Amino acid sequence: MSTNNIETENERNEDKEQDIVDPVDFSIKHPLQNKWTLWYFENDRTNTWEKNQKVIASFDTVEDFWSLYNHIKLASELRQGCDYSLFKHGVRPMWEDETNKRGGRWLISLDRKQRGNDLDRFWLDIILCLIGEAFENSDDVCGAVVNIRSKGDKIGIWTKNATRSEAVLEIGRKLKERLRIKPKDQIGYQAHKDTIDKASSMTKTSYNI
Ligand code: MGP
Repeated sequence: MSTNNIETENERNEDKEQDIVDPVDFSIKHPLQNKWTLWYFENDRTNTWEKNQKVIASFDTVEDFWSLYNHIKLASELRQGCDYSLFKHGVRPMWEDETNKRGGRWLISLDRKQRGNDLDRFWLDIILCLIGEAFENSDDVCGAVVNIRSKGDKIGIWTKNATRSEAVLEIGRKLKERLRIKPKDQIGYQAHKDTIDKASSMTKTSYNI
């Protein structure tokens, strides 16, 4: 075989390799900045409140989030008294957790007719804000909770520290904008300690926007 022939053979092999290597590798998933855990609460009176919080699954890629979301019931399909909570991995969806205990929540209270229109859209938009790190102060965000209740559903966005007013307000403003809540419809922020201590059915709000 002449040297020329060897070169041609090498060139052919190189061409074949280029054909085989696909520039887009579909097995690579798109990582999220944080790992998140979805929790489910069902009010079983034979158990404590804490024990009724059950982990559904954790995910840290876009693809794993959508396969989980597409697999579970919409919030509007849950029974009365149930919750979904989505928290950063390692943070339990409760006031007592070290990351939550100095914090509070932006509370969005929905009236009954909003279960049909706004509830699922709000909850999905909030999840996408969380996992997409939509806030300038995303580090202050711990998670979010949706409560399905006969008296009116609620969504809370939990932040780390109720005294960090700039971060709390930025998160609240972005939330209102992303959910397209009308400027005249106020939402309030409650420190968890005030929710725990509430003397009447009304909890004091630390900020309103
Ligand atoms: P809820 O589920 O947040 O709201 O709290 P709901 O059902 O609308 O009731 P309301 O009180 O806001 O009108 C219901 C109850 O669950 C609370 O009173 C507590 O007993 C318990 N609970 C709720 N959370 C968020 C916690 C928590 O973080 N820790 C503990 N230990 N109990 C909680």
